[in-house]
Order: sequence, then structure tokens, then C-alpha cells
Amino acid sequence: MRRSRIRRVATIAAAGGVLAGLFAGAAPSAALPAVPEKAAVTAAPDIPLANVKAHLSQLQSIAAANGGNRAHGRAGYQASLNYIKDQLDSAGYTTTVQAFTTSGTTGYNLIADRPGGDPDHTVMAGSHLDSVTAGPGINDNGSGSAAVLETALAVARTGYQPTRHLRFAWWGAEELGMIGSDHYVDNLASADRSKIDAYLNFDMIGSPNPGYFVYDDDPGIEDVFQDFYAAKGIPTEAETEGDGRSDHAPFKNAGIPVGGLFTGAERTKTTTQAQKWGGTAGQSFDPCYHRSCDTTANIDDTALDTNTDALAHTVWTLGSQAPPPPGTVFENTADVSVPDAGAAVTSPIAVTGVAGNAPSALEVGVDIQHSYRGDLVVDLLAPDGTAYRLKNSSYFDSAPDVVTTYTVNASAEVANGTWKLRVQDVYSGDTGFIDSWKLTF
Ligand code: DTR
Ligand code: ZN
Ligand code: ZN
Ligand code: CA
Repeated sequence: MRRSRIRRVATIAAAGGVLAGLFAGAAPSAALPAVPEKAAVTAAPDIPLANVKAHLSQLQSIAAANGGNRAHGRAGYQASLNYIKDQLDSAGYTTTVQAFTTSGTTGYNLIADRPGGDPDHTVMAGSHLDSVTAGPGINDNGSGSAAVLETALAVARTGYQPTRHLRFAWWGAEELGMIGSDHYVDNLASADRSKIDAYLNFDMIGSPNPGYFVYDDDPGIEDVFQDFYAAKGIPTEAETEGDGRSDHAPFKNAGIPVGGLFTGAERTKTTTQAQKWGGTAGQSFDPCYHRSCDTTANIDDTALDTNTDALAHTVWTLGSQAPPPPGTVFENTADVSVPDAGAAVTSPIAVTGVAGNAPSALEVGVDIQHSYRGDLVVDLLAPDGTAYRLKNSSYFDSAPDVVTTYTVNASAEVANGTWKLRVQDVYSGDTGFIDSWKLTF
């Protein structure tokens, strides 16, 4: 049984190596910001399959009444959005319709915020609402849209009070290339991006010949999903084709931890997969993918029910975690010799599990032992290579050592990645070494 690794531990550093301080035991992994203790998680309710299927019936009726589809720029999409928005408005959500233009047509995202929770630590769950023009798009992606909607309604129905802020989203024009979700992320201010601790994506979660695929992008989120399936004895596989194939891509590209579920599209189920999941080997997971037969008959009820409950479990679990404490520290205590009047040397720190961008007041603590500090030029290198000058050389500054903390506005940099301290001794005579350095986010 995989255990979630999300708990806070002291920072440690291995000689010659670098270690983040977010996770005990295992090597650090990119994941949700750690929490000192998991708040008591109020268990998610079972989400009634009948409610989810009722939404699918509505979406199919909408398609039938609007030219047979719910595609971007068509009346069926607008009617789908209105249906979902009405449900959320009645349940007390703060809804926003965000317009964008693509292919010369206006598209729309629907964003629904649950009042309450810590807005500096937001958990998002989203799905694309548009279909292809070929049909009603009930599995792709009424399934994800209905599951996210019914989970949001369950939050309201149960009076669940999460620690983190909850936001739900329905994207436009995914079928044209994740246009709506891209537009949303592009228009998020950097400070708002860093407030999103997790984005969960649900695109095709009721395929008629289903597989159980869990996104493996962020191990912390993946663990939460895996705990659910393990408790039910359902084997899963890592969803590996998704990068770039659905609406989590813009969030991941912005450095936001992502996760999600998928039951398969055009690819064929193998014999091994059929042995563990049932269904038909040699047949695609969804034979009606992007076809007119993607109707309410194109849904596997067990997969839809199970995945909707997994969605709710993960929203409740992540929503109930206390926000991470300020000041997550990453440190490297490996000594690095600085050659006298020689080439620059670097010391790396791998930062993981910090959502969004680095802060505008990133603290850089350095301890450089040297007999004549005026020899030294010191820079901070961000993961993308951008250099931030911390100290210039100074021919007449004969004092020893550089032991101080610099504050850098690194808000333009994605936090996760390998940062480096670069030190060069530019005058002959006197020498020293990097004793340790650390970053505090
Ligand atoms: N792009 C999605 C279907 C899709 C195909 N592969 C994946 C992987 C992960 C999520 C979704 C998908 C669509 O056609 O909407
Ligand atoms: Zn599709
Ligand atoms: Zn889709
Ligand atoms: Ca020197």
C-alpha cells in the first residue's frame, strides 16, 4: 500500500549532494508543498452515480437540441455552460465566465469558486466542457465535466469546510488545443499562479472499455489518488501519454503541481490490461472517441462511478490539508573548493514541491570561507540559467569570509528546479571554499 509522502521533515543535506527538506525517507520529489501535520481529513462522501448520469443525460439532450454537438463556438457549448453555471449559482458558488477568442470565434471558460478556505492555497479541479463537432461528446468530455460538477455540488450539499480554497473549472476549446485552459493560465498574475497548490484534470473518465490511468506528473497528488484505488483493490497504471494532451498541460508548464485521471481513448487495451481490468483486449478503450457514437451509451458506469469518487476523495484530502508553513528551506552543506584566481565553481540545490514561482524576497543564505573576501564574485543562478548578482569583487576588501543572507526578487522564476550558487575568485593570492548555502522560500 503506497503511503502518501506528504509530511514535513527537517532539511537535510548529503555530502556532495543536495536534498530538499520536504519529504522523509524517499528522495525529494516535485509535489505539493509539505504540511506540518495532515489536518483531520473529513472523508469525502460517495458521489451518487445517478446524479452524474443525470448531468450526462442533460448534456446529451443539449447536443440533440443544438445540431448534435457541444463544440466550441456552437450553441451546444453555450447551452452546456449555462446548464453547469445554473447548478453552481444555485449551490452558492461564485461563478465567472471568462471569454477568449480562437479560430475567429469567441469561446468561454467557466470558473466556480467555493467561498471560504485559504485563498493563498487553492486546490483546482477542472475538465473541458467542449465536444468535437462529430457528436455530443459524452465520454469526451461530458464524463469529466459531470464528475467535477457533481463533486462541487457535493461540497455545497455536505457543507464541507476545506482548509484550502476550492476552485472548479470547465474549459472551452480543449479540442482545438487546450485553448481555454491556456488562456486562463496565461492571464493569471504570477502571484495568483503561486497560490494554486494543485490542479486536477479529468478528461475522459468513463470510457466504455476502461483502463484506470493516474497522472504521474506530481507524486504527491498521484499518491492521494493511489491511496483511493489501493483501498478498493483496483490496480492502476501511470498515465504517460497525457503530457500536452489535455488541460493540465498549461498548469504544469507554469510550474503548478498537476494530477488527474483517464480511462483511455483511441489506444488499444492489451491482453494484460484486460486480465486486470476486465473489458476487451484488442479493442480501443473508447471505440467512439471523437465520433458521433460518443453518447450516454458510450459510458462504463463502474469506471465513471469509481473515478468520480476518486475525484471527490482527492478534492477532500487536498482541501483538508493545512497550508504549508512559510519558509521552506533547501540547503546544500557540501564543501566546494574555490580555485585561486581561477574558473567559477557552482553548488546546486534541487528545489521541489514549491508551487508556482519563487518569492519576490527569496532569501539566499551563504557561508563562504575565504581569507580575502574582496577576491570573490558571487551569483545566484535560477533553474533557467538566469543569473542574479549577489556580490561583486572588491580589490581593497581584505576581510575574511562571506557569511550573510541576500534577498533576491526571484518572482519571475519558477520555484521548482535546480538553483546554483556560483562563486569565482578573481584575484591571485588567498583562496577558500563554499562551506554551505541555503534558499528559503
Ligand atoms: N486529448 C483528449 C483525449 C486524450 C488523449 N490522451 C489523453 C491523455 C490524458 C488526458 C486526455 C487524453 C481529448 O481528445 O479531449
Ligand atoms: Zn477529445
Ligand atoms: Zn477530452
Ligand atoms: Ca584569491
